[in-house]
Amino acid sequence: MKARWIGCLVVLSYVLGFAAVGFSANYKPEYKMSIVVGPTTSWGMGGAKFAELVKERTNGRINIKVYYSGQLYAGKQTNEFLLLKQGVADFALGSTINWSPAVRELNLFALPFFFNGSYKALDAVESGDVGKKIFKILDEKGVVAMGWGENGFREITNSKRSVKKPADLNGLKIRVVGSPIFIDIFKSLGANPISMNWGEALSAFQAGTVDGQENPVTGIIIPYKLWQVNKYCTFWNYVIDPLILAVSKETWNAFDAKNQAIIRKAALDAARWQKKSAREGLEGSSDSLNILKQNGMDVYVLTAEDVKAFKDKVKPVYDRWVPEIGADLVQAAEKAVQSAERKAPAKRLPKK
Ligand code: X2X
Repeated sequence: MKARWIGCLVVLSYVLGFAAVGFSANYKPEYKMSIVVGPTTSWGMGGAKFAELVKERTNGRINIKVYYSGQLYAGKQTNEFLLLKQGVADFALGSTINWSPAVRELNLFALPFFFNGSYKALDAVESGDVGKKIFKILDEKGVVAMGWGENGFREITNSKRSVKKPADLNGLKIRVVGSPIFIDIFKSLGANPISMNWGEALSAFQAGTVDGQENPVTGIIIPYKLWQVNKYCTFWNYVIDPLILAVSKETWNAFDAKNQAIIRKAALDAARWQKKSAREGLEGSSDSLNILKQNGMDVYVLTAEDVKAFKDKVKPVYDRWVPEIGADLVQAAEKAVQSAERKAPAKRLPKK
């Protein structure tokens, strides 16, 4: 009896051992994850968190290396989605702005003043039918989206003057991401938009070849210490920059169901953690406005009336981009925004 048991165990361990070897042989030694910014941002830390959770929960079987500051792409940051689609990057925590030239529906988040600076409205859109539809569109393009992170509402900085009304932007050279809707927005406001990668933008600010830029305060302006190059900051919450944690379909399909479940859960946990830290601020303080002031910045917060003047000016952007994004999708998002705002009036721009 005992001998039979031992025999069974020997056979079983042989089979399991063989299976394990066959199994592990399917893993790549390293999975690549693309991130456009550096490791000190909450965006970068979100990528590290995801890699860490996956490693821990698969006992080191799935090893994801995060490539920061756009190391995986030679060329434009707006090509990141293609990297993912082609499997050059296995994973990415990517900005909807960078992916929008490849997925036109993602321009929804760049419609100026659409979300009114309201996290509630944004969350309603992301977690509702519109968010699901967007994930489905990505899936059809060969990318499996797993969770929503966040870079943040984008504010504008420059080295020349305080921006309080559209005319203050006249002729200012503003660096923007190479995504066409941003060119349209800044042209409609009378500025001179210049598109370039984030990596190149930093040296352009130092050289003074551009006057300003727009990015989230906690997400980018503070970690990159932009007060060193731009004295003026205007809080206008004009667009939101959600991040999406996603995996190339090719990579995804090579994992078995058990690993897929682990990866999906890790993505949700990491994305939730990253979004929370982006909203709270990395210093453990939500008072990003004071951090800018303490570092010598002149900060102006638009009033509701100021916002109206900017909103009127960008009307042509809606005329051109709503059909491009899809009128139905924009309308569905509008409904979600309105209903979220009825339930909980938006926490507006911070007080001066
Ligand atoms: O390039 C930018 O401005 C950045 C870092 O915010 C994005 O990648 C969208």
